[in-house]
Amino acid sequence: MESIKAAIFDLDGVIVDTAKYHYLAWKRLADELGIDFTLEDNERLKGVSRMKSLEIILEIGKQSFKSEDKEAMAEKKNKWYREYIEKMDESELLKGAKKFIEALKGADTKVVLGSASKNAMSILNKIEIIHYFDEVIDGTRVKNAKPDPEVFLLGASSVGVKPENCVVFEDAEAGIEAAHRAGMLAVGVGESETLKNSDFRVSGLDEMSLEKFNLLFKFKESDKKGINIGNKI
Ligand code: B16
Ligand code: MG
Repeated sequence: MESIKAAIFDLDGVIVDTAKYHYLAWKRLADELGIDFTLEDNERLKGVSRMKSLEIILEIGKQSFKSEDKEAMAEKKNKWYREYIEKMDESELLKGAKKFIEALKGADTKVVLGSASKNAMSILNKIEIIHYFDEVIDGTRVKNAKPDPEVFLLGASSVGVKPENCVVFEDAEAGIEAAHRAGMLAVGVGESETLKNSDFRVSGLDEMSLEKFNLLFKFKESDKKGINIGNKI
């Protein structure tokens, strides 16, 4: 029987809700450009890299710029975003995240971060959970964004665990696909319809426990397909 040796967590949408700060900063840029950028549009940016996010916004506004200009815009957005996250603290941890991560550490499971964000280190520091992580793989360490599996494969190898012994917790479709392409089990976190490709689903980490975590490899292939394990096991 396989056993789970590492848990790999996405950051935004799983441990903390930074999407609201990304939205405020992108909205400020969109307003400057005269682009109508809504909260609904913001859903499309979840889990997506900074430059790709900008390209989606420009596509919404039917605008195009040369790459130096886009670099400057992304830089400007990031400056505003960093001003917003500057004020973050422990109270912004999503419900159940710290408790579950603590339980995994107590059980000797490797805990790894696998995020697209280049600001992941500062956020983990601000919310005071950095010390639980054996490895942090963020946007500064990978070349290929999710759905490419690079971030998760690097996460597994950096703690010396085989992909088949890892479980990924993700809130975005691209992240679920990246986990599967890495050969890992994927637990979708959130209510979103886009999580239907995950092997299991919970609405938040408050629905996870060490007991449930250890049961994940015991499910038959046919029993998975995005089942909600929040109240099932
Ligand atoms: P940054 P995740 C992602 O974080 C966010 O979901 C996404 O909206 C953002 O564009 C991306 O990080 C890059 O963030 O601008 O801070 O480098 O979900 O992969 O933890
Ligand atoms: Mg995410």
